[in-house]
Amino acid sequence: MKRALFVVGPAGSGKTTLCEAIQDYLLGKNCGILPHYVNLDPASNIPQSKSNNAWDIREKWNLEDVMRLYQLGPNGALMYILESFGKDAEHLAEKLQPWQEDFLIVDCPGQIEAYIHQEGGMNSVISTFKDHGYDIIILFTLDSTFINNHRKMLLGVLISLVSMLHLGEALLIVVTKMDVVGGVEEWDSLQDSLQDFLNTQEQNSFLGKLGNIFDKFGISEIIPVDVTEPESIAFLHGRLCNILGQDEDQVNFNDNDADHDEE
Ligand SMILES: Nc1nc2c(ncn2[C@@H]2O[C@H](COP(=O)(O)OP(=O)(O)OP(=O)(O)O)[C@@H](O)[C@H]2O)c(=O)[nH]1
Ligand SMILES: [Mg+2]
Repeated sequence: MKRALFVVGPAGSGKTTLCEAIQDYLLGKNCGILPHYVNLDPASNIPQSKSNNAWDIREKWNLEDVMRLYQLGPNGALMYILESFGKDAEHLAEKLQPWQEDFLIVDCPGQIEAYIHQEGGMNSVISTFKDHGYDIIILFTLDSTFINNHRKMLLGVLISLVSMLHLGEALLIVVTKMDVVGGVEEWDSLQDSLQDFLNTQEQNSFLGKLGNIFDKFGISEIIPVDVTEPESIAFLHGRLCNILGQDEDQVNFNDNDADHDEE
């Protein structure tokens, strides 16, 4: 069974840290098949040689070279690389070939343009994965420090909804860095406070109408995560398993043969 977890979200929202935490958690479970890390961020500063890396966009594109060659700034060069990569479905298919049985954890860039309007970039990459039979889950990360600033949090949730529209795939919002705001135990009160804020807005005001949208989309579906707490990663993992419609043991890859049977 082919599965890929895409971790997307604004710059600095904790995507790479979350990818590493999920990978470490699964590796710690000593499963039969390893969860593999895929780096799609050309500007990443993590070592390319990191163990359990499946592949890295920097193998083919160097950000500085693209900047120099096309006289682009770092953001323009990054968008150029993503677009080239997304459109090169054949290259991507070749990259996916060795990982037919594996769980890929895909760390994505922090340029929000890639998720809200760029055509032929992330949306093409995700389509190619789906064309190759992958079950996809997208996590959209929002920094916990947004929560205390209600307007910022609402903006973050709105961007996540626009990303969902653009990427053509449902996504799960994960609030990262919960350790900074006192741990996941604080989530209920932070969420109540956000809801109180929305409830006190005039129904016909912009924020009042936004509140109705959030009611429809169910802000209770947002998952708070504290990477410093293994139970928190275990909880997130459980949710991913539910979404994939599998019990945790299957997604833990303990039953290698079962996966082969299903292929
Ligand atoms: N306290 C705390 N800091 C975190 C956590 N996750 C990330 N950080 C810090 O936040 C900063 C950004 O984290 P990254 O994981 O690199 O975020 P990112 O979304 O991958 O960033 P870009 O790839 O640049 O978009 C780093 O300084 C991390 O150490 C967390 O769960 N708790
Ligand atoms: Mg990163």
